[in-house]
Amino acid sequence: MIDLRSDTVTLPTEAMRKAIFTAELGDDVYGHDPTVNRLQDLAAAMLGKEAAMLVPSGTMGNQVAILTHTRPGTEVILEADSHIYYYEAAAASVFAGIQPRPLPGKRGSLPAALVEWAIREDDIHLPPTSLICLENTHNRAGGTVVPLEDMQAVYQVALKHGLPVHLDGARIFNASVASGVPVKEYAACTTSVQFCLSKGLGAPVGSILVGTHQFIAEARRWRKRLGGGMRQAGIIAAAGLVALETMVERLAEDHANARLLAEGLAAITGIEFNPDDVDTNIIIVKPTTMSIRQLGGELEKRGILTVVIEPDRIRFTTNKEVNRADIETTIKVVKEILDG
Ligand code: TLP
Repeated sequence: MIDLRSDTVTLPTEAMRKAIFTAELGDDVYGHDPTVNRLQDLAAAMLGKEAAMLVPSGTMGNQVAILTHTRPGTEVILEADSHIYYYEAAAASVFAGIQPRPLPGKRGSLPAALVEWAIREDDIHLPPTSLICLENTHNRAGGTVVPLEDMQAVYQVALKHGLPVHLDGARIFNASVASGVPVKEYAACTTSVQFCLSKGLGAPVGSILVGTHQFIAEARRWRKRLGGGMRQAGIIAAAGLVALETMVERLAEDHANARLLAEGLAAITGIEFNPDDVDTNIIIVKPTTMSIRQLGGELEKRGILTVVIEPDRIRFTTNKEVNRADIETTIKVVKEILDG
């Protein structure tokens, strides 16, 4: 099987498995797991924030951030195709009781002027704006890198209005490797960041939430309320440390494979997409001569897994389980299917 469904399908490396086996452990609900503490310290330092907290998933990291920053009855500005709005089963409405205010982005980037326009006046009819959420790279826009200047512009608006900015940086290391902008610079225009260890970085489980000491102290209470207080979580953190220490630069391989795939697919008639939109490891295409279910089904029959992300769009995500030869095979197979 050539599994291009997601970078979440990546398996832990041998070094991760060894680190898990030998990890020094303690009870993290007491803050006494030395491996978790090492991971959190490293993550905070890498992102240039005061403190960090390990959470089981990216979704929990985002939701804990929203719960910590907001109160019920307030409004959260976010991009209309963002993961928080699209893929988290309305968790922010269910748990935090917020009203989302989805705004259309450009390649996943929210224009600062639009964000400012959407911030609510002080009026009893209106839900007060409590938070702005950004996403980088932007998954549903096609793994696009949101330019640093765009994030800085939104942050200036947020500062002017006294609002926090949360970054869903599930793939912020992909953004950094692709753009050359250090993750710290992206994080500098946010109040909090969530990033995933379990995607392209290859760890089996876990995400990190970073922010100020005070924010993380309150976030720990929310994580506990949600049942995310994990005990000997060093088992997870050990692999996360290997991910942060050794797997970041490798993301460039996924990007190179995605570029190769993009160029190969662009040369096939019956596929609509702009290869210039491919910044990192995600490619979203629209077949024009066949239904999406048909194409996905034909690919699967030939051992290639993809995901349908719209009634008319299919996603290919390169990841460390897929090499250059697999990409060449994928291009050949798509061509065979679409050329009949
Ligand atoms: N994304 C998954 C699916 O949920 C769609 C994927 O296969 O891409 N933020 C972003 C931008 C994400 O892409 C994801 C996962 C998450 C948050 C949530 O992370 P997890 O799966 O750890 O809860």
